[in-house]
Amino acid sequence: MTFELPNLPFDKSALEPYISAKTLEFHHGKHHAAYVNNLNNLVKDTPFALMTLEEIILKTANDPAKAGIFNNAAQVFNHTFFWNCMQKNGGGEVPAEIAKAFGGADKFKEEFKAAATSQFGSGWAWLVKDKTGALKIVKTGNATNPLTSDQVPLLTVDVWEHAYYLDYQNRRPDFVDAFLNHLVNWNFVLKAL
Ligand code: MN3
Repeated sequence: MTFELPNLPFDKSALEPYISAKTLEFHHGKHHAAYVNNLNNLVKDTPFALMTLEEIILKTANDPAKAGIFNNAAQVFNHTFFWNCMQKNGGGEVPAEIAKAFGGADKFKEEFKAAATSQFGSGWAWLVKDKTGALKIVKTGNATNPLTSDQVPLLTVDVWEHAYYLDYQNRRPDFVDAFLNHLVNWNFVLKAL
């Protein structure tokens, strides 16, 4: 199996002014593409070449000898998931089921933003469903994602600097606000709920 870079689910300029076409050109066309290419090179002629992305992530997590494969596989998964979490004219009202789990829409946004802005260095903030069905907000460093903690990802935002630096420079909180208020594709999030 060869992994492929999926097309963005929207036009490159569809998320402006919140995420510029320039950012997506680099983020999707260079960063995401590089993770796909690296993964294909690393798994070539190994048993991993026959596995799904999710299988590779679960089998290589926490194995220092397989860190390169894990990092690239997880980043391919994370970025594809992130693109699906956004749409033109997104944001808007937080779905009632989610708002309720956090004591209100504002509390949900506050908690999600706190996770995204307090992630030290590169990483991701997530809304997840755990084994008991409870909704939780978590943050992960670098390529790590909730699959390895037996959690179902529902929503994510990329807080690596490459995700926002061209548009927001060091203002990560402003990027996260724009994501929550103008970009989230709640229909996608609700599919896995
Ligand atoms: Mn990224």
